[in-house]
Amino acid sequence: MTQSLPTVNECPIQIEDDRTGMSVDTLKRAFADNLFYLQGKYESFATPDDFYMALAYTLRDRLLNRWLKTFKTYVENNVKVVYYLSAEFLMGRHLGNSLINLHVYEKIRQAVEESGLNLDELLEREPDPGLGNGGLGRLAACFLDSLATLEIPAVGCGLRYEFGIFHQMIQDGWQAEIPDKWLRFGNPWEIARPDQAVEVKFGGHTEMYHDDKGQYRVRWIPSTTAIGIPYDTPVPGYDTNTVNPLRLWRAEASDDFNFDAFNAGNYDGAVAEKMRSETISKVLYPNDNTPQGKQLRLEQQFFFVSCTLQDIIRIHLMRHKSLHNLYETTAIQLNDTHPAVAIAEMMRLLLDEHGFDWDDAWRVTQTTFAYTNHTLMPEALEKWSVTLFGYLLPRHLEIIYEINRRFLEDVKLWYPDDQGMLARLSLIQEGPEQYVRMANLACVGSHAINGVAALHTELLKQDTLRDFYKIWPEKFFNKTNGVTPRRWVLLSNPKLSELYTSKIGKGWLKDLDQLRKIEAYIEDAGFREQWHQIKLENKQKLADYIWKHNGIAVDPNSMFDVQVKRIHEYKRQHLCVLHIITLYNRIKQNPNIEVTPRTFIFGGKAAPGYFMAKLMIKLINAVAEVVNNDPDVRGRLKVVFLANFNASLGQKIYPAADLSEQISTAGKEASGTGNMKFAMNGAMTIGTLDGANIEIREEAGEENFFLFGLTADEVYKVKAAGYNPSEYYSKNAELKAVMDRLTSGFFSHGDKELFKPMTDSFMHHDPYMLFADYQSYIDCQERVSKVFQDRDAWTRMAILNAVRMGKFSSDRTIKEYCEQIWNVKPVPIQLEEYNQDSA
Ligand code: T68
Repeated sequence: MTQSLPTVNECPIQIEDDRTGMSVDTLKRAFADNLFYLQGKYESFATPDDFYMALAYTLRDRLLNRWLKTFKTYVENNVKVVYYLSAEFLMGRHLGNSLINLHVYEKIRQAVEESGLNLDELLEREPDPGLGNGGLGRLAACFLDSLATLEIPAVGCGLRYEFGIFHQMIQDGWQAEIPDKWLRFGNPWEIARPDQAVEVKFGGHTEMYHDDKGQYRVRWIPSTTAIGIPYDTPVPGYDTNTVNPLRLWRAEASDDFNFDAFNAGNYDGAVAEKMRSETISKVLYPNDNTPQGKQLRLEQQFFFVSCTLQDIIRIHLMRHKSLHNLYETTAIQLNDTHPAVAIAEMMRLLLDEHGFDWDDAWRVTQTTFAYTNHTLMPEALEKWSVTLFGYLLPRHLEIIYEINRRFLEDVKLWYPDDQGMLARLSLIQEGPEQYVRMANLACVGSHAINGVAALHTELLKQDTLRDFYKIWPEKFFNKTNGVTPRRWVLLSNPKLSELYTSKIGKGWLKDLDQLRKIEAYIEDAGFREQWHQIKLENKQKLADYIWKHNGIAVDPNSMFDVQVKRIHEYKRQHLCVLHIITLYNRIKQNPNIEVTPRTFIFGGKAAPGYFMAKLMIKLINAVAEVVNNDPDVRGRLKVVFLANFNASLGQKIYPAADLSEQISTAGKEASGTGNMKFAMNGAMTIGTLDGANIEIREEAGEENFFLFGLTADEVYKVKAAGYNPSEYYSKNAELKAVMDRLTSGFFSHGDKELFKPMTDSFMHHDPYMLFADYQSYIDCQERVSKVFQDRDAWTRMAILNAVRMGKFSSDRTIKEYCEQIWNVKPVPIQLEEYNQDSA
C-alpha cells in the first residue's frame, strides 16, 4: 500500500506526540529527546546552556503547528497584512514569553524540576537579543506581541544583526563596551529560509531605454549586489492560536561574487568583496535619538527595505494578477524614518520592474505607507548627503528628485508667494552641501503620519512638521504608545499578577482596563498589606541582585528611587544626581537631620561616541563611591549603577521600584514607555509634563502623581527670553553649594577638570535647563519623601497608579492603528481538533 506524504495542509500530527503534547510527561520526554538529538549531549555532560537550548526547542516545536497554520490561513483567505518595518526589534528573551503565551509555565516548571533542574536558572541562560537601542526598538516588540494577541495578520520586518547593542561593563566608574555575541551558541528560535533569498543592488548608474511599447524607461545598472536571507522567529499571541513571524534579513555575498577576480588569482580580493557584503548586517548602530550619517547605515536601511518590499510583492502576486490593489492586501508602517527609503524603493519596483506609470505607482505607494515619528528634536531628524545617497542609490535619488519636483509644483500652486514654505517642505535641504530629508520623504509618501503621545503629536503639528500639517491636516494622527502587560506585568511580576487574578479573574491580561475593578479593594487593609508585601519581596530580589553584581548592600525598606533608560542629556540623569548631592550636603551639614532613606538606582547605556553621556555615568559612579562610603550618611542614602540595562534586567527592576524618575526637559521626550512599565508595576512617578507623562497623570489622577518643572511652553518662552543659568546659581544657596562641591573635585579625588565639561554646560548654556527646574524638583522630592513615610498613604497611591494604567496597554494602541491607519481586521486561527492542547 502506498502512502502519500503529509503536506502542510494535512498536518501529520494527530496524536499527542513529543513535539506537540502538553502533559508533563510528554514535555519531559521532549526535553530529554532534544538534549540528545539536537544538542548531542548526554545529561551528565550537558551544560546549563545545553539544557536551555533543549528546553527552547521543546517550546519552539509547540509553536510550530500554530505558526504554520497561521500562515496558511492568511494565504488561503487572502487577508490584509500589516508589515511593520523597523531597523530595531528589542524582543527580550523568548522562552519565558512563550511559556506564558502557551499557558505551560507551571507544567514546564514541573517537567524541568522532575528532571532535576531549576527553571529560573535555565531562563537566565537565554541571551537577551539586543537588536535595538531603546524605546523605539522595544515599542516594535510590544506591538508585535499585541498584534498576535489581537489576531491581526502582521509581519515584523528588520535586520538580523550579528552583533546587537554592545554589552556594557563599568570599569573604574566608566562605561566600557564589549561586543554582543548573542548568536554564539546558535539561536533556537529562528528558522532560516534560504529558499526565499532575494538580491539587493547597490551603486552603479542608470540608463534610459525604450520598452516594447516605445515608452521611455530607466534601467539601473548596479555596481554590486548582496543577497538577503530571511530568518523567521515566531511571535505567539497570548491566549490565541495566532503565531506571526518576525522576519529579519541577513546579508550575504552573492554566489557569483567576483569570479573574475577569483579566477585571475586574486583570491583575497574576491573574499574582501564577500566580507563587504556581509558587513551590512554585522552590527547595530548603538545610537539612540541621533542619526549617524555613515554609508554603512544607509546600506543597512536600504538592504532590509529592499528585501522586505520584494518579499511583499512576491506574496501579493501569489494571489493577485497585478500590484494595483496592493493597499487592499498590505499596510506598511515605517517605524521612524530608518526605513523611509522604502518609499523610493517601492516607486522604483513599480516603475522599473513592474512597468507602472508614475501616477499609478504613486497612488499605490501613498495608499500603502504610513509613518510614525519618534522625535521632536530637529537634530535627531535623519538626513543623507545627496552625494552619498546618489553614489549608493543613484536610481532612488532620481526618483526622489522627481517626487520632489511634482510635490513642489503643487505647493507652488497652493502657496504661490511663500518661498520659505517651499524651502522647508522640499525633500532636499539646500546649502553648501545638499541633503535628502528622510522625514519629508516619509510625510509625502504616506497617507498617515503619527506622533507617539498627545503632546508629541501636538508639537509635531505646531513645530517639527508644521508645514506638512498645514497642507495635509487630515493625514495627522496621535497614537499614544503602550506596552504589553504580558511581558511587563504577568512575566515580570508574577506575584502581583496572581493577586489581581485572585480578585478579578484573568480578563485584565487582554483588557487592561479591567484592572480598575481592583479599586474596589482599596479600602481593604488586608489587600493593601498583601500588595505591600509583594512589593517588598520584589525589592528584596533586586537587593540580592545588587549585592551579587555590585557588592552594595541596600535596604529593601528604603525607597527604591529608579531611573533606567538610555543615558542622554535631555533625559537628565544628572538632575537626579543634583538631588542626591543636595541630600548629601544636608547630611554633611547636620548628620542627625531626618532623611527618608533612599536607594537611588540607575541603569542605561550611553552611545559610545557620546562624551557627555559617558561622563554622566562616571559622575553617577563617582557620587556613589563617596555617598555609599561616608560614615555620616549611615546607609540612609545608597547610589547604585546597574551595568548593562536591557529588557531582561528591566523585568527585574520595574516590579521593585517605588519611585519612577521621568524628568526630561519638557518637550524633549516624545513619549517614554518605561514610565508606563513602572506605573503598571505600582511605582509612583515623579515627572515633568512631557511625553506620555501627561496622559499617565491624567489616568492616575493628579493627586497620585508628583509633578514638577517647566512646561514645554514655558521652556520655549524662557529660552526665547534668554536662559541665564548663572542667575539661578547665584540666587539659590543650596544649588550653589551643590555646584561648588561638584566643581571642587570632591567627587573626583581632587580632580577639578573631570566634570568641568558638564558643570560648564550647566552654568553657561545648558539646552536642557537643569537649573531652571532644580528648585521645583527638590521641592517635589520633599513631598515624595513625606508621603513615603506614611506607608499606607503611599501604598494606596501606588495601587491606584497601577490599576489605572489600562490606557497604556499596547493592545489599545494597536487597536487604534488597526482601525484608523491600517484598516485591518482580526483573523482567528482555527487549529484542527487533534491539534488542540491536550492539556
Ligand atoms: C524613542 N526613540 C523616544 N529612538 O525617545 C521615546 N533613534 O520618547 C519613545 O517613547 C520611543 O521612541 C517609542 O516611541 C528612540 O528610542 C531610537 O532608539 C533611535 C535609534 C536610532 C536612531 C534614532
